Amino acid sequence: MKKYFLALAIMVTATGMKAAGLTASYLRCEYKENPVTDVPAPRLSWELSSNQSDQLQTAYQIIVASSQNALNESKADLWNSGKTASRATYQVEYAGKPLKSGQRCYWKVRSWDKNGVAGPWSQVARWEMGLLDKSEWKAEWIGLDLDHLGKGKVYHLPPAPYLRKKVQVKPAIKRATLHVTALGLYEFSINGKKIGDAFLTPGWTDYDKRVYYQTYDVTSNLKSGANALAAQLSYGWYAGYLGYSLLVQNPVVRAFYGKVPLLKAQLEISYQDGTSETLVTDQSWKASQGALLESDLLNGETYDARLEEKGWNTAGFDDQKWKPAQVFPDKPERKLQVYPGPPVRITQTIAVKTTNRRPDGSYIMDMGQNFAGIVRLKVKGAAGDTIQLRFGEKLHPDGRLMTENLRMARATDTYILKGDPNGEIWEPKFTFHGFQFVQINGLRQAPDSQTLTGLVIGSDTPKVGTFETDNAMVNQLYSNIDWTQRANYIDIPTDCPQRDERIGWTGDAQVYVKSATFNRDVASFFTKWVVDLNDGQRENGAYPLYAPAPDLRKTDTFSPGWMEAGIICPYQIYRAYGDTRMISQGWPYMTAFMDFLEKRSNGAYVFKENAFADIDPKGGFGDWLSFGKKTPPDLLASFYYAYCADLMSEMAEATGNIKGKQHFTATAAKVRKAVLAHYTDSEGRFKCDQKAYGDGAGYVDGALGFTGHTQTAYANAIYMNIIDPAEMKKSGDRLAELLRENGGKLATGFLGAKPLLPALSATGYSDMAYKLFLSKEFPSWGFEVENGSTTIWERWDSFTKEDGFKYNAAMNSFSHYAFGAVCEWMFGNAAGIKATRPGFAEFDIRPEIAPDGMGREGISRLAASLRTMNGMIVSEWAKTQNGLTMKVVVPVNTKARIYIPRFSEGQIFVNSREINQSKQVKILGKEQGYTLVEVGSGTYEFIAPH
Ligand code: RAM
Repeated sequence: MKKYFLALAIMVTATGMKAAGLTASYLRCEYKENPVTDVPAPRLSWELSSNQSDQLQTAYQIIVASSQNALNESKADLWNSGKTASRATYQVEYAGKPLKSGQRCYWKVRSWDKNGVAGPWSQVARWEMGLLDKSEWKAEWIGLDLDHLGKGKVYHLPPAPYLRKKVQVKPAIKRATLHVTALGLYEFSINGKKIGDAFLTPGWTDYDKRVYYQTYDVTSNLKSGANALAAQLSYGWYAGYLGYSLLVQNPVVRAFYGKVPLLKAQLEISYQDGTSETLVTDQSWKASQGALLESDLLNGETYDARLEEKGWNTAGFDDQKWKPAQVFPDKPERKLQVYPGPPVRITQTIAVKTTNRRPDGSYIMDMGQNFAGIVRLKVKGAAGDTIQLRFGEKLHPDGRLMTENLRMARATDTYILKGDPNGEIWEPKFTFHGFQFVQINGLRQAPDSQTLTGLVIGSDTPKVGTFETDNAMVNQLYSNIDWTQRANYIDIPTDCPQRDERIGWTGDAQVYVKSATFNRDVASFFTKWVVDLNDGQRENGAYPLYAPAPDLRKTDTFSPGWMEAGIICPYQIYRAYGDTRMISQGWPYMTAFMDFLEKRSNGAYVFKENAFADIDPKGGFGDWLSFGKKTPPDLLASFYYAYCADLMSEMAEATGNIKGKQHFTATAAKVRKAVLAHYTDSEGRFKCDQKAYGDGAGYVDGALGFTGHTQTAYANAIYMNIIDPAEMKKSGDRLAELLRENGGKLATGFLGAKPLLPALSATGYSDMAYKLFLSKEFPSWGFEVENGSTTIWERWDSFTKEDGFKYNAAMNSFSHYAFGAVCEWMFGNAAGIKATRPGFAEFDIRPEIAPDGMGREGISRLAASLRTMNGMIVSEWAKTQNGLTMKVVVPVNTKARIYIPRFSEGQIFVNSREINQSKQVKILGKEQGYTLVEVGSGTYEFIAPH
């Protein structure tokens, strides 16, 4: 935090010396810096800073040119917005000349402040257009069918195809652009050098509907004369194993979209002399197999270095023995689009912490952190020596690697040495594992610190949040949340990175999405995944259980609590980033879903008991992994119905759709009325008709029985505003009562854990929320930390001292983010950062101060920050001997209401001045023990004495 203030101070002085007014930086297009995009009217954004407080933008001017040279207004041949009166600094659509394929656009921006003073022009940024029309693709799908190979007893793992072509390039290249994609996964190289730094390209989509491609500037990779274009392919999500299909003995267990991985690449070269040419994948390419004998996302890679063909991807290689590549037909309806998300990359390397020798002569190496990724192996040995790497999240008490929870995911990498006397370095290309421990077999000598290096992979979502306190458990918990997010945001939001699952479960995604926005900038990540969700929408209008949505198991259809992701995710992205395009593009899907709900309710606007008895499991997953009597899934489905109608009404308004707003406001009211009529008793307690569920067979944990009077019911009812505002407090009391009756312990599952603390805080039980949050007793977040976890567990009891890993064989991940959704409360309540307008254009800082008297088990100092579309927000509080201090940073162009908790009626100071005397803040009054002030941008330090 200190560092940030320092940086800010330097920035402020630097700009202060240059010019008054607003300085624009961090220019982005479609949420990315200098991207390639195929969005016809890309959205631009910038961040403002100022050396004055209480500043805002009154106008901006954007200029866009086709060439970079000394960009000024006279050269803005694509767009000059002129001085445009507006507060907008993001989601500003390009509105210049229509853009062509391959068009490079250089742009800059300046802003006028509230006094009408123009700031300096920003630095120049750029974006580039991809191929806008599919007909511009001249390249064919090519590959090599090796599907008949690699059939083992359990797994069918054919070798990875290698493709190459020698091409001649004329001298004096001006610019060379490579567009490349695969059905499967690709790694493309030119003259032996990998192009780009992305991993697992081109990502997972419903390949029948669309496939994404990457575009790279490869001007410096080519030379005049002979060049080698080459690619390695793998099976990936397209042709490899997916999810638990093997485990559940689905008729199809792999190759859900196709059997043969395929490459499509197009290299466009323009020369100084004005000529140009296009080189494409076609039947003239050569194909073979090589050292990569097995390559599968879930099962790992096997690489026999003895089979390497030296120089296979360089121009001098003799490929006479290689076969001609096979050309495969395209599906005309399949779209080819620029990858909209943040690339998956190696984001960090991790050194081995400790190494232990096992009785069988193998070694287990502890990376000290559970993460998703791979390891780089460095070995020396004889040709044919075989090194086997196995991955696990935990060790058994006797020191054995725990792999039972991987289920059918083999998660094994094998490297066979070629015997290079100088040693060999290898890392897999097309797989990843979820692990903290690696067991290595087959070494000749004991490993050293260089033998293995952990390579963390994940969608490279910029870090935007920090959260720090003086409580070590809480700090570790926050670290665990962020690590679990990183381990599971890999192209799509997965449930877990280790076992044979790793699919985009919609329930997990919807409960966690808001939390995710506090840690990382996930705007473009969800831009990508919401398309997957829409592509996966079922014929009846329900969003699927997971997206992308191949048929991994016959009975997988949809479930309340999961299917609402199609509404909740776009909504949360809108709230966090002010994105309305996702709403308009998703609108037809979202309304189809709402129609589905209405039809399902048979016009009753409530889902009565057994309303979803036709799906498997009956009623859907409900409050998955909760304890005790079950909250009726139909009651939760009904709550979600009301909640979705609310969100739809707000999203309709955000997009100027008045009719839509009216319609969904009315729907929400009808649902609320029907829900309360059906599911509450005369005193407003939640209830259900137990008998209707019979013995509960077919329902998740149905044998435990059902009741409406649960923590999960009240927590959700409060969170989703199901109850009349006048009754809200009463529901909070009931929730508190239920917790007390349960020995002060939570009993909530996936759907109940997220709203639990926010609901307590909203109804005057902040202290109780803190008690749950700070508890280390089972079941709690702290319990996991106490047990040495470095990520969030799937179950509260994934491990207990009494029962060990009792769920291993079935389902027991140690990297599952759903319960990490407590993050929403950490930022929104403990630090008190709450957006009151989309994009944090206006927000509240309303921290809830941790209860006193807990000593080291409590919190006496908390510091959180969040970089929003508007810039950095900071909220810090610390208990002092004299009372409380608070520090708040409010970005330029935003407004905040700050709630200053008062311990007593002592005088509050802001920036060393009595608050009544300060011109920087406007006192709005008192509210629930807080003094409420309104401020514009700036840094504010408050002292609130006892
Ligand atoms: C588990 C997944 C996921 C959950 C579903 C219902 O197998 O891991 O977390 O959403 O089941």
